[in-house]
Amino acid sequence: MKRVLVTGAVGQIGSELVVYLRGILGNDNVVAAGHTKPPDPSFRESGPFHFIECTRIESVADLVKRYRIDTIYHLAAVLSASAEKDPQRAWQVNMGGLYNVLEVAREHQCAVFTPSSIATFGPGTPLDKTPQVTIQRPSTLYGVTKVSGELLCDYYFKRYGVDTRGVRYPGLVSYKTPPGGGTTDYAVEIYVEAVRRGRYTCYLRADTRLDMMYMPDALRAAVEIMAADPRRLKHRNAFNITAMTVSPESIAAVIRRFIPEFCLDVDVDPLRQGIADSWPNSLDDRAAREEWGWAPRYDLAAMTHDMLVNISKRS
Ligand code: AKB
Repeated sequence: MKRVLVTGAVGQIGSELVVYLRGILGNDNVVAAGHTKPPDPSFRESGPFHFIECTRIESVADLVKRYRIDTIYHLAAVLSASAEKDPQRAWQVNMGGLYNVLEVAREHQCAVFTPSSIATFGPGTPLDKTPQVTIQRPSTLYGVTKVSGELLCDYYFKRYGVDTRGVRYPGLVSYKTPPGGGTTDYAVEIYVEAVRRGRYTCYLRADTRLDMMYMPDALRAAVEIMAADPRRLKHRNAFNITAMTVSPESIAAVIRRFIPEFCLDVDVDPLRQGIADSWPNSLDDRAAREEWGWAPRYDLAAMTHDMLVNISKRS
């Protein structure tokens, strides 16, 4: 049985990935590691939880040795909008943390999953159906750390044989744990505010197109790529994956099928609009489909229905 460590376990992806992996591998085989934010008590009681500091290598190494970890899902990172506000800290956490995880993985023969992002693309990248292999010259610090991370993971595979794999996530939508400090966060807020107040003021222009994915698909992707037959993988770090291309106005239109009076207002935040405008409108994920059978299950309509039902139950 695999023994897994999840860093960033209290974040948007981590808090759901831990539960998902515990369902597959058993509670005791999935060690959750957060930084400072306290986890939900039920989540903490369901299996091992520790606070760690990824920028301190011993902190990562101690857990890997103590639990005889063989796979690390390294999710701890500062997201795009927060990274622009404190680039120095973002570099330390995103690059320092990844470097430590890779070093520990090299020494203890662990496989490593690292999420990359649509943020690795920049103004010079083809905007529509962005190819798997293309220009990656991002204009954000977050994007710079994610491209560097992809390269570093490839290096550790080629040089040391560390089994590194990853995907380039689009914006992720979920109702359980809110995202924090990202440019795509609006795609969660819009549903929460639609249920609570029947209106939402978006910080992006209503026609801003970006790819998104519903969390159940994102979790499945993380597990499927780590289980993929390595002989089929021509790319490793990192695969374009996507589920839908949306804009604030296209999400609002689908929300109105359920909440007809829903009203979308716009008050543009120049920082996040600038970041969104530098990212692709849509991704080409054929390499992931061909090399490890990637296929999303949720489109915009299915995701919207599920989000609204679940947020209503929790409100
Ligand atoms: C962000 O908006 O920063 C993230 C991402 C696209 O990586 N959700």
